[in-house]
Amino acid sequence: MSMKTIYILNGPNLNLLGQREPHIYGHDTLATIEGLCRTKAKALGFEISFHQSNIEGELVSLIQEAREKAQGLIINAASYTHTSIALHDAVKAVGLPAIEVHLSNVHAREAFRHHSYMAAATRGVICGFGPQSYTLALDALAHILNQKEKA
Ligand code: CA2
Repeated sequence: MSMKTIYILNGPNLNLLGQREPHIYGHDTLATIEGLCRTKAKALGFEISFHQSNIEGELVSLIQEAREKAQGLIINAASYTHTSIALHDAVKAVGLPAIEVHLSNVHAREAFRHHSYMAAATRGVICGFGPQSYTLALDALAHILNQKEKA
């Protein structure tokens, strides 16, 4: 059987990681995070398809594409987390097990970051661990997908 695929989606401005605001988001670039995810996924027996977009509609299309091409989804919707009913609806509609991630601890930041439209559409939320938030999410999603396999 071919390897299972996990889509990892990143929202607006995350392409700037490592270049601006390192006191909040650290020094790692998105390419470094992609590499960490690739290594972790391989160790867990999964493949990843890693994407970033600054455009809400493109993220909706990528979520829809994941329904055809992947078994699970990890999403850091960045600022769209706090605004986007479109992304909420897309994640709900595809029905894949999904996990919301954030680099920073959004609950320790401004009040407008405390609400997430993504949370109600996902299995769980991991935030505050920097790039490790992504690898923790891969662990959690691999567990969910392996349990599904057994059922
Ligand atoms: O902590 C996270 O991962 C966030 O999703 C990052 C978003 C923010 O709006 C969320 O509340 C929490 C912001 C991503 C912007 O990334 C930048 C990276 C470098 C420089 C400036 C912004």
